[in-house]
Amino acid sequence: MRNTEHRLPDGRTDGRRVDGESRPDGRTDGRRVDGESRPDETDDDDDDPGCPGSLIVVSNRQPYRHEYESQPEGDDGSIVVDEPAGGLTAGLDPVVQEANGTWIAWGDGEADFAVTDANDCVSVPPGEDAYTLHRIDLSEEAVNSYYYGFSNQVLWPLCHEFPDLIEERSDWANDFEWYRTVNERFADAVAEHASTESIVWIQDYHFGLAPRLIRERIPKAATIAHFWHIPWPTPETFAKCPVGEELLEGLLGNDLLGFHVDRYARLFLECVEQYLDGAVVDHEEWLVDYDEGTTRLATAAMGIDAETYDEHARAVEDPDALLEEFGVSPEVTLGLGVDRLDYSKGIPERLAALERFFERNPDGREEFTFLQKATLSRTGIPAYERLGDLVRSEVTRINSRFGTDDWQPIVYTEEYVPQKNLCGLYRRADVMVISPLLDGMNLVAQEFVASCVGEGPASESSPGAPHGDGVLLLSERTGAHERLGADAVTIDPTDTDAFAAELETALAMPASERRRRMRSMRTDVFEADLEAWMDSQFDSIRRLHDPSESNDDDPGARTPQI
Ligand code: ADQ
Repeated sequence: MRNTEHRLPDGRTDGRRVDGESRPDGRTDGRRVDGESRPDETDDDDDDPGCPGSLIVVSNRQPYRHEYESQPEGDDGSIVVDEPAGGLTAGLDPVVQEANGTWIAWGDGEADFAVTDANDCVSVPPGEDAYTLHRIDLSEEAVNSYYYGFSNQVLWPLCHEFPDLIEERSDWANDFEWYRTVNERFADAVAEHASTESIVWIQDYHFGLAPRLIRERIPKAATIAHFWHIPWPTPETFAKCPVGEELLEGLLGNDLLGFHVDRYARLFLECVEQYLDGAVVDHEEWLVDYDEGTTRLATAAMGIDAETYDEHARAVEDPDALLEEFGVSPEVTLGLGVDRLDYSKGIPERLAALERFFERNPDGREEFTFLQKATLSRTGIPAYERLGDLVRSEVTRINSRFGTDDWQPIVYTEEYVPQKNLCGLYRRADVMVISPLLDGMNLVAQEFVASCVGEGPASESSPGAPHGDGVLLLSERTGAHERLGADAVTIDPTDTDAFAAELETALAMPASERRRRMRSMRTDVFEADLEAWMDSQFDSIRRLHDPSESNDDDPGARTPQI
């Protein structure tokens, strides 16, 4: 264990949150445990993905957040640090550490700017000072318009094919002005750190204008890459984007633009061709020439830190005991749903299929219970409030229709579930139901597979063995379906009858078949994990940054799989 006591600029010492239990946003939960390293941390750097020299990461969410620790009255309150505990942020953090790079993100912690220097920068991780975190200070108005407004009420519904929801946001023009302003502020911050050697790696849809703004501000030799984590819409839907041309121009400031799956990259090219005068699209090579620059498109399905999920799931001594916490009998066959409460995740469609299933199976109904864990998200946005009301009232209605004194068909919770317990639930589930109407990738599907462990310790000769035999019901409209669809049970979330029938298929599947499918999915999830995803991205970025590293003999090198 390393000692990680962190001395703040004012001489106070902070406590690091190191218990490894994530909040729904993927952060640790803030217990104060000074001087211990993260449980999932090792000193072995050899496993870290190779990273380019001068790396600047740009993302909306920051890897570390400083907060005032709540104290008894009269105490001035010391500062604690939230550390990343899961997902992309936790995966990227060691890479940026190794690169001694820079990370630029919105400083959303209460004490964030109490610890930064005059340039809004702080060295992280606390006590190790491996890289610079440059925080962008956003006013409440900026957050409301850039983040809750344009990002989440224009771009999110646009890219998930809910164009009607854009029309609800009548003030989108003001939102867009803020979106531009915030993108400019991030671009200015990048310019402060960039050199000819720099590789700028932008994350997600909050920064659609930033690539061009950055390009205008940094040396030509620097490379700009961007990963768009959500789907790209069809040209018909994209036509509803009030600022489509500016968005495309912005994104074509990138040297490399990544999507999870080919379909989104192709749709992007079609939109450029239809809506951007002067752009030359090469559909074979996945290249766009525009305004004296060339943007290369590439796809890479994001993976997860599969080993950690496997370990967490194995560490759960009694998965049945977890069910009791939710008032679910350990005897039942368990269906499970785990989602952010988002209209793209197809939760009402799932409830409709469950209702149909209970209608069709009056005998033995009580042997099956569906546990739905929903994490509140983007509350305050009308479409999310409406969805929450709908989901809660549908659960109540279905339960009052079929429930008995001893049994509820659907157990619904919005309570926080620690990540390790989530792994225990994944492990216990007989059927995992993932039914988005559209989803860029969907990491929950992979988390379920990685957590589906059997009895006994993991085997070194076959990573991930012994494994369990849960069945994955997976919407054909997720990026994850392109990876796992062959071994999952495929559903169309809008076809209620067929969806209910597939649930019956899953529950009736022989054990040998379930195990065969799970083995195959686990091979994919362990091989194409988060580290492999980052490795391949940096490979592609490096090839663009330094063409001498490109392998002309490799036909795949024409369209690098980032
Ligand atoms: P999301 O829409 O957030 O991500 P998803 O990929 O499923 O969707 O990731 C959600 C994450 O939140 C998962 O890691 C999940 O475990 C976690 N989570 C949910 N409830 C939780 C809880 N109660 N406790 C702890 N963790 C919880 C966006 C895109 C996706 C894309 C990802 C990554 O919408 O399509 O897969 O980015 O690119």
